[in-house]
Amino acid sequence: MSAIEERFPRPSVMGVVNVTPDSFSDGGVNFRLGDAIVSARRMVEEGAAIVDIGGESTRPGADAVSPDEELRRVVPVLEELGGPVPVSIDTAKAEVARRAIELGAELVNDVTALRGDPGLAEVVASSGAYLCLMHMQGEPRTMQDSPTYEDVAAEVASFLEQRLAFAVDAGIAEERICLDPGFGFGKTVEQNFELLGRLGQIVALGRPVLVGLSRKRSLGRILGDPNATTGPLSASLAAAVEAYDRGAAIFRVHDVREHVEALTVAAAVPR
Ligand code: 7PJ
Repeated sequence: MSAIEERFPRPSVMGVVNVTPDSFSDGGVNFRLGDAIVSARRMVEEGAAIVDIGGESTRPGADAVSPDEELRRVVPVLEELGGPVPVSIDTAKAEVARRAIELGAELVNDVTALRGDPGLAEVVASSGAYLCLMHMQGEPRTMQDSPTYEDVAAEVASFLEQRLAFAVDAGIAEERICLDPGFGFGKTVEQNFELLGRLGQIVALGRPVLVGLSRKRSLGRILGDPNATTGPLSASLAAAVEAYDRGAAIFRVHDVREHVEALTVAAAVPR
């Protein structure tokens, strides 16, 4: 098993595959299953290094999902994809991560940074899977109510440093871990942009940095719609390139081809 920076050289793209009812407007389980599989395969053809499969929405205001429901959503997708398509499991639940790893998942994307399920650290430690630790202030249902920081970049960096130490203490090799500032997770528009500008402070922690800026509502809001719940592709690409310039390594995105193209151009510029 190689270090995460070797497996995902900068820039690497992670495609987002949601298997959640609120991400699909109509159709039954089979439609959603088929749709998830087709889009995962297409993302890899378009240059994604990995696809992130998620069965629980963590968007602002979203409710939690039971382990059984989450397994019911993601297991059929993993069973179908496992092998030729490199997959990541977007979960905070030990049971879901264990089953996903059995089915071939190589990375666990935990938006709670090992604060959600006390069993998750052991599942990751014993499996050799890669791990993403993400910053979030509060919890998805209420995190956008009134996020407060004195110094957002310093506080996010300090949090990630502590969670990294916790993960390493739990037996997870540091070389398997990447860090994510968690854009949109308990942060105002201004706080998100401040954090993006000072991403170097997170990169300075010495681990690869994963960013999720794709279609985030802060992008729509900076464009002038105070009630935007999403942001356009053009804005997502600009944000990704800004993050790349500040040292981000892995980009969690919905539009794989366009991000691969934009980041290939950014990476061709000598620095
Ligand atoms: C992120 C995520 C992110 C990581 C979501 C959305 C909301 N996982 N899951 N980082 N965002 N690691 O995609 O708009 O930013 S769900």
